[in-house]
Amino acid sequence: ETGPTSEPTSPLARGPVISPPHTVEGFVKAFLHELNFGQGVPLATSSQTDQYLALARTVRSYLMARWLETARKRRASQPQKMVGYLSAEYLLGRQLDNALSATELREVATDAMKACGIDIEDLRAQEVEPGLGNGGLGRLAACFIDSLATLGAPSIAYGIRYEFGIFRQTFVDGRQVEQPDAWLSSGDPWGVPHPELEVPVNFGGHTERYVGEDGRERSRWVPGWGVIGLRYNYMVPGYHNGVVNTLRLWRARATNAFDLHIFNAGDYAEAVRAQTFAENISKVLYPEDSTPQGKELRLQQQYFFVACSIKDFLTHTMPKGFDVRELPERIIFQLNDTHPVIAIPELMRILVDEHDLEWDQAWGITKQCFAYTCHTLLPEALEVWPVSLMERLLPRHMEIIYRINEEFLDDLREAYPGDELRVRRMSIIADHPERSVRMAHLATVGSVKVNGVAALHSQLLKDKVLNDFSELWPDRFTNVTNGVTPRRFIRQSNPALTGLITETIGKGWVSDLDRLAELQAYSDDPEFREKFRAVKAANKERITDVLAKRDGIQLPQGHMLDVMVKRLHEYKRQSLKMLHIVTLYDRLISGEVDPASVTPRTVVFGAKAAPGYHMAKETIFLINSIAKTVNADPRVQGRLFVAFPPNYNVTLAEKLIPAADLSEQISLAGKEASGTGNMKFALNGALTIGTDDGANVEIRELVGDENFFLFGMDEPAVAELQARGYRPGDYYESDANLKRAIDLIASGHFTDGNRDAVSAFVGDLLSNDRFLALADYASYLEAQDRVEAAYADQEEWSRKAILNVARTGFFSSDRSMRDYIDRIWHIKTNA
Ligand code: OAK
Repeated sequence: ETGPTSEPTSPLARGPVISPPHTVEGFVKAFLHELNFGQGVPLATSSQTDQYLALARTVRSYLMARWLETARKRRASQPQKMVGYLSAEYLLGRQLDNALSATELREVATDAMKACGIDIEDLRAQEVEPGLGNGGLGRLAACFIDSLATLGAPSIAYGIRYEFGIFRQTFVDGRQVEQPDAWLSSGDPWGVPHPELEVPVNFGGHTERYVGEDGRERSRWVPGWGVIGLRYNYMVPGYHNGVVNTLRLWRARATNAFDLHIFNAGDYAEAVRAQTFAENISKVLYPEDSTPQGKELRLQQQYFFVACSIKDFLTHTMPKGFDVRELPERIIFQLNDTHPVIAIPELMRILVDEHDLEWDQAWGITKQCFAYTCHTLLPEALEVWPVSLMERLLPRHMEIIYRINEEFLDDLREAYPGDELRVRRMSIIADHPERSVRMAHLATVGSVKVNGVAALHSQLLKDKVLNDFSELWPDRFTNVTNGVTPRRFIRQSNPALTGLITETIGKGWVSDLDRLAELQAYSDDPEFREKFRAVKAANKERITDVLAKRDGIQLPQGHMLDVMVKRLHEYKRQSLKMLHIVTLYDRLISGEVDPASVTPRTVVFGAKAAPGYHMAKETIFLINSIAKTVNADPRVQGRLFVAFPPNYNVTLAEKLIPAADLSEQISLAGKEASGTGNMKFALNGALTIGTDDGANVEIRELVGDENFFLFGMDEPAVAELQARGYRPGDYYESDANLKRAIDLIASGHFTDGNRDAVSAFVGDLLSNDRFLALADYASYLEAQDRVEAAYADQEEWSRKAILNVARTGFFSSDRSMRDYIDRIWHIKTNA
């Protein structure tokens, strides 16, 4: 960094950075400045887009002052170990509200807008959320960076600035149709671009052997092509602590040299094609969730952002001329699943090829600089890359991976003489069905710690998925249970509950969520219960308005709100929920029950399916078909309603979750690594109906058995049934309720008599049912009947709901981050 070339004489230029004042007048001034001189429009003729952009820029300037101050303090306290969070996804949600509340500017901004004749609510609605993630993994990263800022942890988060985020989902005749998410189309007021700081990233080519000056034989990468990484900073404000951290996202651009070369050859069209080719790298988020997409472009994305990030850290965050041998004292990179794992051979390449370190010394350093979080238990979700592709795209990295593997296998053969089977199982290179690199193995070999994301998940990682590794290195494995940020998912999304909590236990709980325990005493207080129910009722009114406006859906009133929102995946078992709805419907229309005696229930789904995931898309079609039929059938007499608003995203989650009575967490035991929606619902006073899976286990332990509706097989029972041989047809034949539900679907009742439209779905359920929905159906039905009985007693239900809030403070992502800090990263926090 350079400063002014001579000593400034103006006192203004010498002092610290000055934030615009925290007053209505100061805010108005800053806002009009942005509007007039940023947008270039007068207030009188400004559009809502102009006003939103100016407002966002204004808030950003307040953040920027703190960001600069945070950076200044960090520089002053160097050297200090930092964490570098590497993630291909950040599902951020809208920024405006979060920034206003973190900086305590909400009232000032509201009044300032009013003073300009503007309703801030109208501007809030203008913001398109940055959907730079798919689901749980990406949203977790967003919660974690919020907590790191709130804890004042020295950290920087790195990722990709996708031009198109997660697709916008629409339904056409009940089927999912994907639309591009052009989130940047009306500007990016939160991003701070630095196009002048170019980071070159190479690909392709070949490697050469040569003898170095020291007489040692070495390898050199002669790349075939390259792109430029452009830096965009996004500010991550801590809550009420003045800290603002950095989220640094990379955008790909073609190199000038590349263009020029082709230009000189006279082919303009070809030059533009090269441009497009390079820019494709950061063009679009892969819409896959828990299933890897083995596409070349995706590997390019992974290496692109990792190479930019490591280079950036070494050249910009570290002081000039620092000794790379000190790296383990200065940085720990957290690998958010395997997407950034190519960072391990990349750091080796930098240390060996660019800093001339001996292999052993470089490996000793590299191993200490990474920690790996695994987010799945599905074997098919473990990422592998064909060796042929890796050799073509990253030949030097492939060489390095081979050597890491060779030495690793040598150690294994020494540790387990004669156990060649085990050696093959553990190898970083798989031979079948195609020679490929197992990224989870590379991550485990190259990391100080490997963690799962909930207690059960971490146990299953040790016992099953990475069992050989945990036998070899038991101390390397640990658990950090996930968490969610209470700033966004209570304080911002549920102002009514926030008000009630604060009036009851005082301030402070928003950044010290264990304090929610103080609410326990009120679970028996009739007056508090009454207020608690009023909060729920108000939130139901709010979601009713939102869905009416957003989607034209008219929610019936006075219903129990039963919500299942998450990515659509067979293991999550939206199909089981569907069978339950069909059974409820069947009971109503068959006259089996008196509709007047049934608790009225509205089921809300939200789910995107990966565009190439056929069965998931069929499930969406069926849910929509069932919703249409049920909602139109007068025999239901207003006792059952099914809503499936399209395009479930963070913005909708913030309105929907606070209104829910019942949280559906019904994955097959042993398949959902953690879940984080489950935590958000409990913290907002919904009761969970759930299996013994992921973080449900810990939620139930904390809230108490009597305040959680458990059903279904546990993981050992699942394993046992699968070992015996699972036959879904047996359940169909022997359970009359189940048979009726499936028959009703198969008859075409929900698809205008069209049986073909449902035959694939029904066929799979009866002959395959990979995630054992039929085996858990009876237990699920019985648990749902318990739910209905419990809901009938509103006083008791309120008590349970209050206890859910009071006992789940553990699930703050602040606690998760403290766990990582204390047990994995060993860094110091400043706040
Ligand atoms: C996405 C891509 C590859 C592997 C895993 C994922 C993923 O989103 N996993 C999810 O991570 C969440 C955060 O840890 C967990 O809560 C979910 O259970 C898990 O499915």
